[in-house]
Amino acid sequence: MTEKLRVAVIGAGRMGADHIARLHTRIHGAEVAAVVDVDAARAQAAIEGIDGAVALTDAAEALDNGDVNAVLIATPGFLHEDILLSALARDIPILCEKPLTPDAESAWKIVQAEERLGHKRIQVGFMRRFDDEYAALGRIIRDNELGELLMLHHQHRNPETPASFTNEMLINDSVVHEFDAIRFFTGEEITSVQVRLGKATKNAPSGQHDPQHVLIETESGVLADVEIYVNAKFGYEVATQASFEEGVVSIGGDRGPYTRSAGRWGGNITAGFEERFGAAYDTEIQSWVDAALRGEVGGPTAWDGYATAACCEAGVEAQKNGEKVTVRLKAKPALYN
Ligand code: ISE
Repeated sequence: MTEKLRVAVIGAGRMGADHIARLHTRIHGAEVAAVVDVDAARAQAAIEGIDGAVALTDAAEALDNGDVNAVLIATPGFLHEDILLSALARDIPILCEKPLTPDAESAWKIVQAEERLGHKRIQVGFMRRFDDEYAALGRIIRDNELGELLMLHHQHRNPETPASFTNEMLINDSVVHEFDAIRFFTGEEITSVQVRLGKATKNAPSGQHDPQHVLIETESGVLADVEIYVNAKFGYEVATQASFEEGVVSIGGDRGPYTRSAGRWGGNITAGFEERFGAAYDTEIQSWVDAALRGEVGGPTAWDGYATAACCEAGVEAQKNGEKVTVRLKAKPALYN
């Protein structure tokens, strides 16, 4: 492998722009070589001030560019499959924002394509695994520090969603993070998903039922629940409480200075995921770059992308029928053991 990743960033929207800034200013061992966006002006604006980078509107052209030797995919999920297959065919390191693909069938095709390649090239952008508190809770669980983990309670709250954010996206775009987090914490696969729809806020766009309560079970019977509430107004909050045999651990609570002033007390709530998980994204991308330079993958794999896609599929079915829906997974290929 070369000494530096020359990265083509595909998609210069909210997440793509955030990754371009981090690759350009904070990440060692990688540079932005190309930015691709269907909106040529947005691609051009994204490479402003980045010497040697080119702005393009076609992902294939970027992957064929001799100056590019890695790809970061930050387009909406439904566009991932083709880009992933093209990048795998070129055998280059890939960081793919979540979801790997929007459904289990297409995610499985990606797993099979990587298996045929014979080595892992895809890292999926589940950044929470790189958050300090997530990592600390993961260690407490793995070291059995407080006995067996019994239950996980998750709160996932966003200030608001655009009108285009569908009911299914509460699962596919948001709870997909908890599916990965639960698999990460327990080291187990998720076996079933149920979704309960209770009283809804008037602040959700039409067609979206918000909040929702998602109930999840893992192989050994760990129960997890998620309050997914994406038009919560007050700010961005992602927190978890874990119940063990010998104690309870909470992560993701409010942080930062606690101020008393002008007759009020308290602190600030983060506005969005860029602030809440900024440090985790930096660690995630650095881990991808360092591993890629060694010819490895430095985080969640295509298998994790496939397994969470299967959970999402079960979750969307459960949204519709209110039943406990079984998650069906194919056998895990040896490449991911
Ligand atoms: C968004 O796409 C993310 O990945 C955020 O982490 C999540 O909190 C949000 O709900 C999603 O829409």
